[in-house]
Amino acid sequence: MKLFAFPIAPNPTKVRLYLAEKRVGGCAIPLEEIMVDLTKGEQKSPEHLARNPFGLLPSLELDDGRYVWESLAIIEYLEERFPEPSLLGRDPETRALRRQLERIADIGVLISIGRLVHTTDSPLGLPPEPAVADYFRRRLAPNLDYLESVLADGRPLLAGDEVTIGDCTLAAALQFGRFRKLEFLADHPNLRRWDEAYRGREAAQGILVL
Ligand SMILES: N[C@@H](CCC(=O)N[C@@H](CS)C(=O)NCC(=O)O)C(=O)O
Repeated sequence: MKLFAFPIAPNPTKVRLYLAEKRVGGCAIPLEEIMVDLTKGEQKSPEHLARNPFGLLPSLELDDGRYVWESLAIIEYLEERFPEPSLLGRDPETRALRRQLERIADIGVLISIGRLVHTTDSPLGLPPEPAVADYFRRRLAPNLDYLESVLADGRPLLAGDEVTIGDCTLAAALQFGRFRKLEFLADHPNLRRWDEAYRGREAAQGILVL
């Protein structure tokens, strides 16, 4: 398999953190990582459009030549093929609750930060859109507040003691904010504690570079 990705870009980073957590947990998923340079527009080349019709990253090339190109679909596919160590949990209720946390980290936080960055100081050169930035700043707030409340019992990771896919998504999102010097955690001490601890994890080394 081949994973097409790019450093710091949050959606590929979320998958790369997932792979690193699996590796540190004892499961080295056999896969080659290939970088597609977003800053040069390589994601819109005919070559990459064949890997993802929307010209986005990440994209996973399967051994049979087909592509899976939504970050969560990639993670869930790999999790089904390589179930141990589980980053989702073993019973249906645990899996549902961990997916729920991941959806909040993705839809509520990663997408909001991504849109905020791209409408204020886009590394892809997109034009500023202050009204859209305001909308996503407002949308981000209750999601961070919710995750702050989840961490209020002192748990080290989003779902408790075990690392789960939501941790990977949240860490990728916050790094993208730091990339543009956006600080979101001033009023969220539990999230700051989580963030510092997550950045110190073995799996984060070399992937969270900011
Ligand atoms: N929903 C998709 C989003 C993919 C996405 O937006 N990827 C960004 C990088 S984080 C991208 O490739 N952007 C390039 C562009 O917009 O041209 C996923 O979860 O994989």
